Amino acid sequence: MKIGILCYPTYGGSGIVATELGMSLAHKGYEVHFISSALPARLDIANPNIFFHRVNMHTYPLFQYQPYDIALSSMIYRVVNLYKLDLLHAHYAIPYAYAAFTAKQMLKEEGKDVPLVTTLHGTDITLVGQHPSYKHAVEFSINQSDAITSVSESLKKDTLQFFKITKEIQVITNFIDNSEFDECEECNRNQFAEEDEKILIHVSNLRPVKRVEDVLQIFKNVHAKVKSRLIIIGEGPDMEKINEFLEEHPELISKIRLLGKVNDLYRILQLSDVFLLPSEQESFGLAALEAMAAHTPVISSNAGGIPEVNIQGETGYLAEIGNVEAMSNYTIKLLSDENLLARMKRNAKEQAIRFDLKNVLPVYEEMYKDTLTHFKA
Ligand code: GMT
Repeated sequence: MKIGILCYPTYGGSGIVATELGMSLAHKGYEVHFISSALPARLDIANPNIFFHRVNMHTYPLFQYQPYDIALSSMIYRVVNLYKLDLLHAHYAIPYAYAAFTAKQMLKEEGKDVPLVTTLHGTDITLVGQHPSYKHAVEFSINQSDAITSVSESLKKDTLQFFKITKEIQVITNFIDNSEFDECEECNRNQFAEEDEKILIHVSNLRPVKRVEDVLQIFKNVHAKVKSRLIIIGEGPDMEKINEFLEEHPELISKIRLLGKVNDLYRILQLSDVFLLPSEQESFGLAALEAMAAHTPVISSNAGGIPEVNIQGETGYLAEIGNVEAMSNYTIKLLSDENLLARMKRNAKEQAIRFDLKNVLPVYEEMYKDTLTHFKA
């Protein structure tokens, strides 16, 4: 089967899921064509089954804004025609599902068609997708898809609540390849903390929904009780909030490490003791699952789909969004009890194994086959 994957190339969760899915399919013999504005961050193009098509943007003095969606639909149309793709898979409704629908219409004019699968990831539904500038187009392109998947039950519920959806939505959760987390020989905690210090970690694209100010406040509270350090991985608009916090708390500067975007994320997760995810919204929480795969328990909010991944009292603890006090107390409790920490580290890994790629990839494959069968019927 030849599949076209349309996704964001950046460090966001949808791009990561799309890339990992495409690479796993290519590994199994599918021909996978990535169509994006840049090479997706984690894409390894060494596999001969993987193709990458950059969306060509042509600038013109008349354009106040570059029409990316038009260039994207043109590229989808061209790739389907050139490589005879069997199926398109759009990750994130805006603009991918919309542009794919336009490409399909162009193909139909020539008596051709190709089924479109749209995977809803999160803020395409819960935040930006609801803005009046986008809402009708999002609803339209979801309903025009031949199959729709959502990454959690919570996101499915939100989609049905916020939009008039006329088709079935199948939940196919985020997944993790646990084989990439085998014994880490290069994991050297001393690089980041003293022997008697615990390591707290937060990984995100530092947008307001991630509530990085809560991460900092939790660390401040925890550090007052437990010898510890905080690692923050990622870049984004709320970086300034971190700088402001450090200016107000110079005594914590040496305890907080800002690593920006890193390539060896898994290695750093593996030497951490607790992952903080106090998000305002989180359709699933792929970052939490990655932490769990590295044996790291999670202290989180109970936003969106997080409770489907982080289980209260088993893989970590959850509190209401913004309840920094509760999240701090849970972290202190966990880090002060070696037996509890060891148990939760084991539980976190067991939970990650439930979401292993081996279990989720066949569900995607089955969904592709069903979509093709219904499409041809
Ligand atoms: O909305 C975002 O934060 C970006 C988005 C993405 O598409 O890059 O992330 C979402 O998709 C991930 C992968 O499916 C989920 O694990 C994240 O929970 C989700 N983020 C939010 O809902 C905030």
